[in-house]
Amino acid sequence: MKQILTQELLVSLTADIPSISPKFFYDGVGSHLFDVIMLLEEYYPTRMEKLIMDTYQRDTANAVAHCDVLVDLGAGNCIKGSQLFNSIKPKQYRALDISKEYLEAAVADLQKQFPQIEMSAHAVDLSLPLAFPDLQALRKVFFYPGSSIGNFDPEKVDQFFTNLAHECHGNGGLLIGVDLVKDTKTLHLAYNDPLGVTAAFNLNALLNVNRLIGSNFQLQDWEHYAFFNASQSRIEMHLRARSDVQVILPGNGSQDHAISFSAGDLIHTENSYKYTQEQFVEKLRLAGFADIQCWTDPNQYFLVCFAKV
Ligand code: AVJ
Repeated sequence: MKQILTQELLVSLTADIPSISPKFFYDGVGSHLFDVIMLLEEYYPTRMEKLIMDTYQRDTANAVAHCDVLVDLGAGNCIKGSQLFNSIKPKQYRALDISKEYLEAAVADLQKQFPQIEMSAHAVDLSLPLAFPDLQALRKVFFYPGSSIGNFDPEKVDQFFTNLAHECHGNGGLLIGVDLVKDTKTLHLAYNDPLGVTAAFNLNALLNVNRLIGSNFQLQDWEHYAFFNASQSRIEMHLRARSDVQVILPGNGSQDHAISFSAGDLIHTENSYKYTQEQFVEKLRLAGFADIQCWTDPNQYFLVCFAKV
């Protein structure tokens, strides 16, 4: 595993646009930092999504109708998924996330609170194709909240939606939350909170990479840099070199790899695409979802959709 990750990071860090995948944000510390981000005044997506889900709880439950299996994509601490249990009453809860230990602890905790629901935790990388052959005959509701879909490049969104529409096998749907494009000031602040939690979340990826592959990134050499790229309609997160830096990636028995960065060089860590309602609904429709219902907050900051095949 270490060799595979080292190779993956060697390729991404030496590419024309050096990068570290956002999946490296979510170790134990990173998952907890994200839980704090969701509490921040500046980070409105979580609050707006909850407002919509609470306001339209009956409508979303009616739209979903009955649910055999709730498949929670990127479940994290499973709190958002569990808030659906009383309204859509799933018989099974299948939680998927990249952060294995964190997810397993959350599901074990939840199982005690809801013994009547059969639960399972699955460590998966959502950027890879998904298949649920054992759930084929059941009515599945895929749940993908929090605008995590924003991490996917638009063409990858099309593949992801087509994959999920197919996995619905004519019996089920996708309940999804997405952040809508808005004024740059509000977007910028949501990813540059004055308390510095987002900066810590971003920098923590370097510590996670050091732990996973034995590299020697020094936090003091890097700073958080996030901005809204209006032409691409996305927030871009980067780590910027404060000075000329050399990073060593161990060769695991073969020669070590030294990567040099000059002061001001960037390592890209995340895109968070922002959509209009029209753009997003069109993507769902083109992927095979025929019946799409949408709900938004009074400021139209965030959008929740239930898309059925
Ligand atoms: C979990 C991907 C939805 O992009 O808004 C929060 C992650 N990054 N602050 C987002 C994140 C910086 C978040 N998602």
